[in-house]
Amino acid sequence: MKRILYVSALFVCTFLTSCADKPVKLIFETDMGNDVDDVLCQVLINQYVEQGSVDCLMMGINKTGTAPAAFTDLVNTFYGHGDIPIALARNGVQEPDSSSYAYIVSNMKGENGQFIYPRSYGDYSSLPDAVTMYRKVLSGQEDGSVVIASVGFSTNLAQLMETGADQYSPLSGMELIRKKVKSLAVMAGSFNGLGHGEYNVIMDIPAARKVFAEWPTEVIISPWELGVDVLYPVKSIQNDFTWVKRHPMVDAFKNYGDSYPSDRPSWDPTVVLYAVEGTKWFNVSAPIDVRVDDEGRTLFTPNPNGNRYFLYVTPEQIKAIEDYFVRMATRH
Ligand SMILES: [Ca+2]
Repeated sequence: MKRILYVSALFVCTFLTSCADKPVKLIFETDMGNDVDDVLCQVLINQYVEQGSVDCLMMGINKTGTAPAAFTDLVNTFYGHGDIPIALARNGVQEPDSSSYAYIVSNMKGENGQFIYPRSYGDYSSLPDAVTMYRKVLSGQEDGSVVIASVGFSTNLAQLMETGADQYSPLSGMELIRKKVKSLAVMAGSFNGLGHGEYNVIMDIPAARKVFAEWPTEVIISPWELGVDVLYPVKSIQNDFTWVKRHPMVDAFKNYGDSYPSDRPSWDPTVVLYAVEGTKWFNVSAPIDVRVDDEGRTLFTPNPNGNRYFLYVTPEQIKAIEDYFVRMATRH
């Protein structure tokens, strides 16, 4: 599903982000229903919330259709966190719902005709507009406190940047982000020199280009070539969830196209891991500038004064992250 992109050399730096003692104020931005690794993201976030290490302020869906929101809702509800606000993109990327695991799992019904997975919201088409919710949520937070983990298209983020004052804040979108957001962690792009556009970028090139060029805080990128090597083992899906009759991540994996049963890359969960735990599991590049070309390829150049970075990992770090994802996902 996800595709590669462009290249160059790696630069090591000692960029440090510490894991705060108080809960990370997290916003999750997702194209739920495309690749199944978004589900592991959501499971991780719910586990972090359960641990008290994350306060999830909202989840923004950056594709059209109601199934992504329904699935997101049922996972939060499964973990007892159905009160997490969910918001929808307006004029977002349009993709068919009906073949996605989000549609299939959110429509599963038992013999009694009831949904197998309860949910907390009703009419998903009337969920709040994501950009409006961003403004409402950000305006109520401490300055410099919010971390955004974006693992889909940049649609909502780019639209937020273009907003003006409203009932929630006299600040423009850019001013509000600069004031309230600590950092933006994204799964987008590739820097391995293979010359292909990565999926999250090519699906909304103008939005990705705007975020990489103009987003007013630091941006940390988990590129395609990192996540493709971090596998979630299918044997865990098959063996580690027997403590519950049905688990939405298991049903999602089993209904993700023809890929089951196989291990799945973890492009997106590495972003959540970084957003919550910082550099503990990763190496971080020297500062760069990122340019998105007309075909959606991401090109970077070193810039000592820049505030974009990409993550990279050693084989030992990959193994450690894989083991940690399994431990976190299977906690109960
Ligand atoms: Ca995704």
